[in-house]
Amino acid sequence: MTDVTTLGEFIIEKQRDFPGSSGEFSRLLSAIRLASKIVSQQVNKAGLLNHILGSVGTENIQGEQQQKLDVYANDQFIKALTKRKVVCGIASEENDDYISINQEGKYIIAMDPLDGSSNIDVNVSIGTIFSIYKRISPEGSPVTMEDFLQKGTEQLAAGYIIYGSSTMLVYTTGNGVNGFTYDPGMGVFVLSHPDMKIPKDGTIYSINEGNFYKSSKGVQEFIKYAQKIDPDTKRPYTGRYIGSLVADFHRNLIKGGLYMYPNTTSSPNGKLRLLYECNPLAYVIEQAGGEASTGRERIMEIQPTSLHQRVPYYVGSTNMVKKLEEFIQSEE
Ligand code: P6P
Repeated sequence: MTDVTTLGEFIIEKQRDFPGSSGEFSRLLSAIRLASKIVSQQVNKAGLLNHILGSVGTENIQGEQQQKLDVYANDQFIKALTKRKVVCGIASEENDDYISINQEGKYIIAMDPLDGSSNIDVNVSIGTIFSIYKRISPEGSPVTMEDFLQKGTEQLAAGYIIYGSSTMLVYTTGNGVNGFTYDPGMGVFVLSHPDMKIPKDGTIYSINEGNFYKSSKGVQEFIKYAQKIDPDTKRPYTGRYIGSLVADFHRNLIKGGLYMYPNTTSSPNGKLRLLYECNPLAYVIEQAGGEASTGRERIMEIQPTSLHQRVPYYVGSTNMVKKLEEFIQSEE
């Protein structure tokens, strides 16, 4: 194991990508690394630690029951990021408003500390999603809403941690995507998936087909297209939907595929949140050679208007995203 590259070494090696950051950015990534290890430990014991399982009886702004592990993960990431004194503010799915941290901090974070948490009690993979921006407001002043409402194109870094059969941290700083697998024995993340690329074509589509009749004609037509028998285009595609965004996204990143969460009659803007789910994964997928779209526009070009705004979300293999856009735009 002496020939491996640890995440710590990788962060230091890549520090030169951030001239003038004098190590703050590396310290920020190290905070995420530390919190990931702590959360991973608890997630892997979730089935045993009844004091963690179940909900705390409160609801987050989404009106979703907050699972204890949600709250625990949120606390751990906030603590680790606060301690490093490099972050001026945090927007989290679990908090109605943004959290002001250290006025001297240069960076802001948008995060979903534990996405897919409804799967905790049934032992399905879940994940953390994070996005890092440089603040707009002057250092030394209080963080402002404007710092958080930046387009996805302004992200400095983004990534996710998947707590699955193994725990992996996958992230980009704009120079490709690298995946690190946690070795609990050594207590380190090691580089296991260097320079990850998503195939331009895929044969997996991920959508909750229970929403079929609540979705637009264009989405319905794409699903029917995916199910048609046509060996020349490797159809029918395979339907794979775990109900945990990070798990579906990660599988499609590796194998090729398309994740879809459309706007529906019951969720007219879709379900997924732009700031801390759609934009960070859009950055990762674009850096891996894929695309992320609302069906009509590039996700990372959207000008955010609120912390928890939702958008229709289609992300994955370029040619699958483009085919879906054809169906959606032809319904106009
Ligand atoms: P549905 C989990 O709540 C989540 O945000 C994503 O992780 C997941 O892909 C999606 O919602 C599942 O939503 O409506 O299909 O249960």
